[in-house]
Amino acid sequence: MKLQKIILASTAAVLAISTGFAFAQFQKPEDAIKYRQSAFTVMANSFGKIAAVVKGEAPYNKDDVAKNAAIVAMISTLPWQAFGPGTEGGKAQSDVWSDNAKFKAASEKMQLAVADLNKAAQSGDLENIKKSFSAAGATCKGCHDDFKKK
Ligand code: ASC
Repeated sequence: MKLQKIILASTAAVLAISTGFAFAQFQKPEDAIKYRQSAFTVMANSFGKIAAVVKGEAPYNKDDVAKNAAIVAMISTLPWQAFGPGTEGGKAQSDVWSDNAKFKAASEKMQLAVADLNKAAQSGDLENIKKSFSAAGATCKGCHDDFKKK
């Protein structure tokens, strides 16, 4: 097997295993809160770098935007497993748990939107990047309005 194939295969195996076990487990609620806030922090950092380009405050560099969009898309899959039962707190409103179906739907909408942004960023079409960035930003804001403490 070529090295790249081996790496891909082992990554897939690790992901498959950790999705089923370690990912969703936290010793204490504070650990879950720290995990999800850290994921949002990393996501916001990369999203903010793309924002600067979209707003014309930073020059467009295809590789940088592609890298940051890939980070956002990847990390967007992570926080949700850290909103399990008994992990109330941090900046989350209680509606996350009392209206969990709506929260889950909002989280899925965001993941789809940032996957779109990532697709546009990889292809390097700035107009598409701008459009999908703004759609993605709206999904962030929508969820914050409904589920994040002010
Ligand atoms: C960001 C960031 C968010 C979203 C949101 C969009 O850059 O950190 O949470 O955009 O403000 O409305």
